[in-house]
Amino acid sequence: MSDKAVKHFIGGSYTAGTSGKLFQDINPVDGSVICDVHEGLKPEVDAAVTAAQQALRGPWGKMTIEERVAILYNVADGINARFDEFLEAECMDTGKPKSLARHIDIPRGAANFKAFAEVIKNEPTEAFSMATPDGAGALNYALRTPKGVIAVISPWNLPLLLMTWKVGPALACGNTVVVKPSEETPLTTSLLGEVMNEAGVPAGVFNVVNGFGPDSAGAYLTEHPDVDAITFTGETTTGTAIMKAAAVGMRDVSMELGGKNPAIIFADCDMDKAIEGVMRSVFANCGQVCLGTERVYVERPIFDEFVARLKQGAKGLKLGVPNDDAANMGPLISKEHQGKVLGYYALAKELGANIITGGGVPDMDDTLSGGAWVEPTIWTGLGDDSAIMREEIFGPCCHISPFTEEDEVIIRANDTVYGLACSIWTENLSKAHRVAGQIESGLIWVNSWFLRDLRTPFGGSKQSGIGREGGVHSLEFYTEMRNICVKL
Ligand code: NAD
Ligand code: 6OD
Repeated sequence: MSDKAVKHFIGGSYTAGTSGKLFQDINPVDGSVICDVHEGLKPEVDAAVTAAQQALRGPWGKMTIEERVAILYNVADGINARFDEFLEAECMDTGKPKSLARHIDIPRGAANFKAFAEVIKNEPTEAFSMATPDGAGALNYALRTPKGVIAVISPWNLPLLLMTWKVGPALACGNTVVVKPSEETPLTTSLLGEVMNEAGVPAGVFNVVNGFGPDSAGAYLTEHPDVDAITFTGETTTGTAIMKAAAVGMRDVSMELGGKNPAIIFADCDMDKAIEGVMRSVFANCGQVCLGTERVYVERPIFDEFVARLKQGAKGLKLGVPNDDAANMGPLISKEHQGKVLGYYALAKELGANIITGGGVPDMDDTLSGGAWVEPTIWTGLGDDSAIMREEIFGPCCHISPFTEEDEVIIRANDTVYGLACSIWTENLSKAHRVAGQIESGLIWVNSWFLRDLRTPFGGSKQSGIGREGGVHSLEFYTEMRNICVKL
């Protein structure tokens, strides 16, 4: 068994565990093996949950909010102090351009600890005085208490950002966590263990078990009876399986799931801004952003111009390796995901879509032939009922359809089982507010996309999720209120 294999992080120490099983972490740029990873099974999950329970009863559970906040600031500073290591690890695992991760993934990894430290520090509590029959009165006040051991199950598309988006508030609220990162991207979560120790986070507060979902660490963790709540980001089908596991023992869940997000482009938009925004929302992170746009609706008078300009933008994208600062896009996460996305590319062709650009595998340097590369792709001509318009593809592609009426486009944008995000592009503020209020999504951007303030509610409608996180909404999930009534 290789000593260099990524280990679990349990009770403040790295451990190989006892499963004796390893899996490979693959670089999506060229298919090479980055390293082996120890797979955790039931014994590793049991050990991590026990460590998390003990830490709750230990110093972490006894700390004041101010002490916890100071430690979370250390964690944020620790990520920033090792910024380049995180950047290197994240880009190796995902293949994404360093220019992207340098501005989004790693800074947000640090910000997630600072932001929720601030939220918990400033959160008021409620108190009510009441009359009692004897005229003495009573005082009620509410205490916000940690939920306990939180299971954090995270995906591969923004590994550090999305994992810390859960771990930050969970720890700020005084919980302890067991994280199961995606099997595709274990590196930055593993590195965070070192930062936690350096920051003074007590052993057992932050635990990591690596592995897969079914019959592996993910399923064992979500089924564990001593896990008090589960927070999950990933596919809707996986979320369904996790909710079933959570039903046993009546554990609370927070679900951030898939999307099939529309962008609505009105003829009175600022075309330059709309093109720039839709380019990002379709192609950033190689289209692997849950909030990304896959359905674009453009008002008829500007349809041809918009299609031509988006095509020009897509053709101008440079695909390249993480170190290539001129690259706009890396590969998809894996050969398996490449197969799925190329399956949709083939289906679009079969269904008779007009392929405006892309639709295949790009010509890359021979050294990258084992990578998961796909072309940025734009289609037109399909009906709203086609699978291309209904199913989440999670690749660098979109379909553009024309529309005529405002009411019509609202109905069409909402005609999906998902409801995560939408962007609306118009210079008419009244129209923007009117349309935004009728879109069945958790997040609606006007003349922007992925503009984030961590105090705002984040989450999806319909099959895109359950619950909201962000700001005080995270406190709602990661704490439980207790009311204390004192007779005066
Ligand atoms: P996924 O559902 O395949 O996997 C997510 C995590 O769940 C991984 O760690 C995986 O190992 C684990 N898992 C799988 N089966 C499990 C099981 N039965 N029990 C416990 N854990 C299990 O998702 P992915 O492919 O990693 O990520 C892409 C998906 O995530 C897309 O659908 C995307 O839209 C969604 N996503 C949503 C948001 C959001 O905020 N709504 C954010 C990012 C990604
Ligand atoms: O910005 C965030 O907090 C967040 N949860 C983003 C999710 C992106 C999905 O891929």
